[in-house]
Amino acid sequence: MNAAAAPLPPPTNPKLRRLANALRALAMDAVEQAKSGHPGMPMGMADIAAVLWTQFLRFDPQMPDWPDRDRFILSNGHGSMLLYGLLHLTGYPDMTLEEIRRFRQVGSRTAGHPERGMASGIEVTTGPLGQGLGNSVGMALAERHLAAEFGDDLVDHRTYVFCGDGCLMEGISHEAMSLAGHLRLNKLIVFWDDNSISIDGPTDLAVSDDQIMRARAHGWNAERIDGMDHNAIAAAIRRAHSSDRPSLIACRTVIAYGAPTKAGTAAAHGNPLGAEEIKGARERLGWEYPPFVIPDDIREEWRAAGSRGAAVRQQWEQRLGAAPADKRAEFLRWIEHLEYSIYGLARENLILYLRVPPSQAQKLVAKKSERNYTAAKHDIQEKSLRHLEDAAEMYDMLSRSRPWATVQCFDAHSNELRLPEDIAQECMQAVRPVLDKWKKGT
Ligand SMILES: Cc1ncc(C[n+]2csc(CCOP(=O)(O)OP(=O)(O)O)c2C)c(N)n1
Ligand SMILES: [Mg+2]
Repeated sequence: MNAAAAPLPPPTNPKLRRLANALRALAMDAVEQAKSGHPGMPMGMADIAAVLWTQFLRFDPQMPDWPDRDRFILSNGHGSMLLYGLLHLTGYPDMTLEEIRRFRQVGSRTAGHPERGMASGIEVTTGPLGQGLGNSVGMALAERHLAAEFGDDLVDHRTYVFCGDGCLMEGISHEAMSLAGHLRLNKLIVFWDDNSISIDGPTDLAVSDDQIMRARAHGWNAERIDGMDHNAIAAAIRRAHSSDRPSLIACRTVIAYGAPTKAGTAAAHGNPLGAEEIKGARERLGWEYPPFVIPDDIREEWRAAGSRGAAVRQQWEQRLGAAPADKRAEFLRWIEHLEYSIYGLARENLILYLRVPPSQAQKLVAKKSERNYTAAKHDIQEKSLRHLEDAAEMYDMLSRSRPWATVQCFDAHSNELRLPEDIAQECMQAVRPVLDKWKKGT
């Protein structure tokens, strides 16, 4: 047996290690089945994810878009299976085991890199290294701005980020971290997967920055911990919570932790581990279950973590309900803008038809079509039609993932709470005749 395959040291918290091993197993198995993907990062950061998601992160899978949820951003998006595993195990309804099995397949929600809008719980599209980190600074800034505008009662959440060596190498991380430090965005907490390995081999092939000193120079609080030690992870998060600056937690990890020969090597960065290696990893991790099988006790633990946030969310809704009507309406208007402005045209159309009364919607569509006819450009007409269809499709996806859209419809036009599906249905009914007419080309 070679040295790398020596037994693993005992975990600081055996229960958390088992929760983390569920994430490791799903990542190994999904990548293996897809014959492509990145098993190394999820296996290295699984313990950090287990501590954060079961003990700290405020989220509610039943209401994924609840505005005051904590944000979790996977900037090292190549490790997407870590996020998909977390969403699946904590009970996000649209991240089924079937979706995990369909990792990286056309039409699945489980793209190679996370894409916002494809599954609830994906806050930001990531993959280009550094991008998530950049976005997270904007999100942490938005949180502070909203809190200043509407008060901590309505806005008081944290932004947690996972990033890799590659994210910190990217230029955007320098600009973004500089701004976060300058603005003292102390509710921004970044976990750096400090594994000394990147796509081509050891990181010292390409970078010599002292990232801790660099973060401090940006005005951050920064420290290094053992990213496999559950107590150290939790303690660092607590320190970050009381910091008056953004925090970088350098987590010493081992890429593909558990794999007998590939752990700690670039071979585990972006390739399936292979059957032998997976078998060895299962043995070393003490994970005796077949591929894609999660034992009931582990599933229950994860589900319990997923239910923690419902009460917090409900309390928040009560506070929102108790706020003066004009403040509430203004808050919802802002949130809608912030949440949805990044979704693109299809999403804008959706909002339009959710918010416009059916009669007006029909007029609007008719007007659009009139304009199209006047322009006599068939392609424009087609394009508009596609946008509407996109909107319908997007709506369907949203309603399946039960977005935080219920309250969003509050200020629509009747000043009463109505279900978005009802409103959308009315609108679609109203516009369908026009759509049909277009389709027939009359
Ligand atoms: C901007 C950008 N450049 C290059 C890539 C290609 N790429 C994907 S992962 C990766 C290496 C990332 O290394 P690290 O962050 O250390 O990830 P780890 O190997 O530790 O999982 C590279 C170069 C990318 N995704 N984005
Ligand atoms: Mg790395």
